[in-house]
Amino acid sequence: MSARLRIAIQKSGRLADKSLELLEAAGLRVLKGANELLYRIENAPIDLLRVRDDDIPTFVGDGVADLGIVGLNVLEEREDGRSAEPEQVMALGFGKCDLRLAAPIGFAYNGPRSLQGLRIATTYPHVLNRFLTENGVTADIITMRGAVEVAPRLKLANAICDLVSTGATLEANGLAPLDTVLRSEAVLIRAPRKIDPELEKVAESVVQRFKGVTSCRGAKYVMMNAPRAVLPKISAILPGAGSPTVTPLAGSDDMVAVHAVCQESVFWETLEELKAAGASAILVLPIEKMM
Ligand code: PRT
Ligand code: ZN
Repeated sequence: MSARLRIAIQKSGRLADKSLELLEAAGLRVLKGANELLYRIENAPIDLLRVRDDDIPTFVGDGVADLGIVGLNVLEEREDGRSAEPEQVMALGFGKCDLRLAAPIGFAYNGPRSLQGLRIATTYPHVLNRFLTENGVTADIITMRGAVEVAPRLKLANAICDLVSTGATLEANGLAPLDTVLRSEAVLIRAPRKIDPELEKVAESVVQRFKGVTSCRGAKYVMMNAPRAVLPKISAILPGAGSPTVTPLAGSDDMVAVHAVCQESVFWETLEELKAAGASAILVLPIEKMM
C-alpha cells in the first residue's frame, strides 16, 4: 500500500462542514465511508482524520497527521510541550471569531489595568494569561470547560474571556465586551518535521489549491470598455484591483477594453462611478479558481 497524506479536521462542530467544503472546493472528492474516524479522498492519496478540534494541534505536532485545519484560538491555547509545535501555513477565511474580555453592562473599563486583582473566568487560560502579562496586569484566572458567560451572574467571576462571533450570547447574559484578546479564524497547520517526498508534493498541491480557493473568495473579474484617457480614473475606482489588463478595441483609436480582478466586493455604486467616468459595457463575473 502506498503512503497517503493525512489531514486532521474537526469531526463535528463549527468548523466541520466548512473544512469539508474547502476540500471539495479544492477539487478533492471526499468519500464518506463507514469508518467514522477516517474519510478517504477519492482522487488523491489523502485521508481525512476526523477528531475533536482540541486534539488537532497535538496530532499534527506529533506527526499522527501531516496537515490540520483548526481554529487559531485552539492552536494558541495549547500548552503541550510534549509534541513539536505545528507550523501555521495559512489563514482559511472561515470560522472567524474573537476571543474577548467581557463584563456585566456598566463595568467601568479603562483598559486592561481595570482588571487588576479581579477574577476572570475563561476556557482560554493560557492565551488570557499571556494577554494579562503583556499588559502588566495580575488577575485571578478561573478555568471553566464551558458556559463561561454565566460566571458573573453566579458571582464566580467579575469578568469573562470567551469567544464571540455575533455577540448575541454576551448580550443575552447582560455582558458587554471590553477588549479583544485574540482575533481568530480557521488556519491550516502542518507538521514541523520532514515528510515523505512524494507526500510532500501532495501537501504542497493541497496548500496551492487552498490558496487558490481562499484568494478568489469574494473576488470578481470586471470587464469594460473605456476611452484610454480615463484609464487612471477607472483604476482608482476599481476596488482592490492590481494593474488592469488594457487592450485596444478593434476599429477604434482611443477606446480600450479593461479587464481587472477585484479582490473586494463590487457594488452597484462602483458600477455607477465607472459609468460616470466614461466606462461602458461593464461586466462583473464570479471567479471560480485562481492560481
Ligand atoms: O467537539 P469539539 O471539541 O471538536 O468542538 P468544540 O465544541 O470545542 O468547538 P466548536 O465546534 O463549538 O467550535 C469550533 C471552533 O469554531 C472554535 O474553536 C472557534 O475557532 C470557531 N468559532 C467561530 C466559534 C464561534 N465562532 C463561536 N461563536 N466557537 C465558539 N463560538 C461560541 C461563542 O463562544 C458563544 O458561546 O458560540 C456561541 C455563540 O456566539 P455568539 O457571539 O454568536 O453569540
Ligand atoms: Zn473542542
